[in-house]
Amino acid sequence: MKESQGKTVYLRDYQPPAYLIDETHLVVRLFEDRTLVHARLAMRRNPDASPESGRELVLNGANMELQKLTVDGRELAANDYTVSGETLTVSKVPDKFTVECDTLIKPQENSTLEGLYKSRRMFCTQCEAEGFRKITYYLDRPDVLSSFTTRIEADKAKYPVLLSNGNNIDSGDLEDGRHFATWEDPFKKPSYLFALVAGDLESVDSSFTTCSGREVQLRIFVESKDLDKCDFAMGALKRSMRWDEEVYGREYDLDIFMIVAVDDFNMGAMENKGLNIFNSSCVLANPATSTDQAFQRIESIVGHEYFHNWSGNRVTCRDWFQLSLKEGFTVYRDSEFSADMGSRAVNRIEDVSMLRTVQFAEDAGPMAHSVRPESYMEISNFYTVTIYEKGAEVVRMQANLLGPELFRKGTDRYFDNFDGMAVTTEDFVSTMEEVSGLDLGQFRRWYSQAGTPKLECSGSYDAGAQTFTLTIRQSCPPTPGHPEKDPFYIPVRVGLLDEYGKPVSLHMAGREHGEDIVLHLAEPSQDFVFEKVASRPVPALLRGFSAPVRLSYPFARDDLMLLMQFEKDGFVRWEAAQQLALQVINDLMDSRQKGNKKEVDQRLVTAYESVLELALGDAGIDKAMVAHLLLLPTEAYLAEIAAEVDVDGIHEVREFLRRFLAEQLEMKFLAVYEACLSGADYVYTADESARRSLQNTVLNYLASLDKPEHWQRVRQQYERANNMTDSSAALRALVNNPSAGSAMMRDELLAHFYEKWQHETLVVEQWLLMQSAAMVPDNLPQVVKLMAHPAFDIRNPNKVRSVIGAFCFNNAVSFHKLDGTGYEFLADQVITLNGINPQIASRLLTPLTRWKKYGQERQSLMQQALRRILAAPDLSPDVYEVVSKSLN
Ligand code: B3K
Ligand code: ZN
Repeated sequence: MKESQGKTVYLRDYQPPAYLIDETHLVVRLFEDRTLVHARLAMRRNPDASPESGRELVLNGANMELQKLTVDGRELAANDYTVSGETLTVSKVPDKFTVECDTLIKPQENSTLEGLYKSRRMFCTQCEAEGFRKITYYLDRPDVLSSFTTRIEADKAKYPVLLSNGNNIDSGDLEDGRHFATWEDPFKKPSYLFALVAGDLESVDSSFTTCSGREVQLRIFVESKDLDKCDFAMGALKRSMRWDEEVYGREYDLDIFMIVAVDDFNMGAMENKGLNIFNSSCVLANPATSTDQAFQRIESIVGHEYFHNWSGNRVTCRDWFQLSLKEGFTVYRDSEFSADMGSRAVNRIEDVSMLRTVQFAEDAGPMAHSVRPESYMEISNFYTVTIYEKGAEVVRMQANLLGPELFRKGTDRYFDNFDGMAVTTEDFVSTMEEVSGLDLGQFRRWYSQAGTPKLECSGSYDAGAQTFTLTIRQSCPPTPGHPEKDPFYIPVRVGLLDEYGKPVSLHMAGREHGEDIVLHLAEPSQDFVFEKVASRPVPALLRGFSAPVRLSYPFARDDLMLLMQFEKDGFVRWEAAQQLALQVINDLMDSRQKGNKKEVDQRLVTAYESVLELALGDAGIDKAMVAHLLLLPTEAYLAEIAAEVDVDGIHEVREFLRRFLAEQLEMKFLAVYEACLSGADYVYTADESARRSLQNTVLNYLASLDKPEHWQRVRQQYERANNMTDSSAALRALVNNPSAGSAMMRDELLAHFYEKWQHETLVVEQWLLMQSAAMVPDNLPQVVKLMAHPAFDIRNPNKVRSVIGAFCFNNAVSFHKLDGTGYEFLADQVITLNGINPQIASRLLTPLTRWKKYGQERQSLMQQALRRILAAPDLSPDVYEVVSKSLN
């Protein structure tokens, strides 16, 4: 166990830095076997430092060789400083001084992909959260903001392009075929936003004129083979820049904005000032190689990183406990951007579906933490769906409470007051309070309390008094370290529909409220009385998913059908479809357990039939919404809401129901499929991708039937497709079909697909992923085979996610096989990856940490796998934190 392993950092221990760095001047000399870094730091004592902080200077640094250290030009003798663990301590420094430091690092050996490392033939960096300390000794914390100049020197033939943050102020040739470039970033920034790239890259260039008339150069750098995949991201970048001006009044500040695509990257992308670095899968796309889903993802990630320029870079975080200040806010911003670019309702449904499956599960698991956590061992483990997605929901609730005008006033004031500063989530909330006059006291619990609130609702109609009383009780389950919770302030947007599905105008406490009202739930239990209700209504609850809660209401199935048909709010409508399917799935689970014959409530068939008829009858309907209405709750969601997960039951029942619906409605599915087919050239627009999404949803139903004619349809779609969305959907329909009859066709097309796309890395990743994630029992041997395929590389995170991640996260029946082979497999992979890339290793672990949700047999096998990981030598702090917390 490493010294740093069990160390916990607490929010309550925060101290301002004792010293500040006004200027940072770096010279980075890249060679094949080593990199030499010279850092010159202009430093001074922080006037806000606590008097007890002493005259010592403590810098962070790891994995490097210190070659020389001077203070104000005087080289320090060995006894003037100490290097221990991850710090360098100079025993005494004056109030104002210059530190110069020479270090040697080995990026080519850095497989953690944090700090400076090599991805294929390119040097690149990832500094957030604490990677800068692997480049040089520094005050590597977000509340130390400095101006940077960076001179890069490298071989000119191998690395013709040398990039860093800000503006290029100088460049030229050096001896021995080397050259240099110097970059200056006029905006002060914390070290986590530093970036450097050197490689043989080409660029697609364009420009953008800002609202004040300034011309900004836009450049996307890629390897020459990928030049044909940059146009979409360039368009998305311009749309983001315009949107941030129009919606938030935020203009871009530098004269140049660069994006670089790299193949080896731990996450999606990174918002380094003026020089965003992207995982190539999140920026490169063209219709031949990319699906609609990929286009959508790219647009939202390009937007997300761009929006960070204000929410994150200009106004940054005081410490890493405040991470959601920039991430939650920026996710909220990017989801609104996506909603404005496409279908708002469908975007909301997709976000909610992810939140409810992944974040709710995190909130119920051993790593549960609040949006502003109180402690961590390894900050890399806290880039979570709670910080990001739940954080975004918390910002969304504030935006809704304030309304558009006041929220804009609030964000304007937030950006103006805190520009160039490192602040806290508290600064954000109090700004919202200041501009609105609202009291957000109780609301703040969303930041400090972990766990997903549960709302149990019931309704009672009094025909005599013509009132409908909605009773809502809230509770929140305990989370690690927090057994008791105080009640949350929860905005619940509701409406009522009458028996014909018409909205009822709402009257409460003698006032009329239109057709929609936000109920303010603040107590453990509250009654809301609607007056002048002429007949028993059906409540439409949590419209727009107005708060991140689990809500239950004893809906009758006919009421759910009414909501599916008439409710205007997309989320409520979709949720009604999910609830109806859920009730039917529960019936089937019951029958399965009792050994009874499986009978399907015909009302679900009728409901699906009306949805299909709607798609056939109304040309203007949102087809993506229809596709969502036709999707049964996912296995992951069914597992998340179960008290104890019956892995095999869920899979069997859901597959049974999917096929049953396909059988019952075969002709309708076919009619919709045929109506969706189009010979038109591919364009990525909201309407066209909605059409393809519906087409491929119904194709999936048809392919699940044991009928060669439908498999021929799939083949035809595969062969005729002029885009990746349709060809890969056809292939997936076969891959996910356990029927032996289509196996030959599946194998043939899979081989054809690989043959055709083997030189396109991103397509090969999709090919690997669809096979690993295939929802068929006993898929592990296939996964092991894929790991031996020449396209697999355990050092590349995208490949690891496509093969190992897809299997363990998305293939419950195989991963949870009762013989424990899935768990053993994951433990082996985590142990291997722990030594290569701890961040990736620790992320992969998640499915094992959820052992409490499974039956006794699985529980003990999962714990056994976790204990084996815990006993492995040289466990990284990343893996140690997750394993040890999940075994508690
Ligand atoms: N801020 C980065 C994430 C960094 C993760 C470091 N382990 C990307 C983003 O959220 O935009
Ligand atoms: Zn972000």
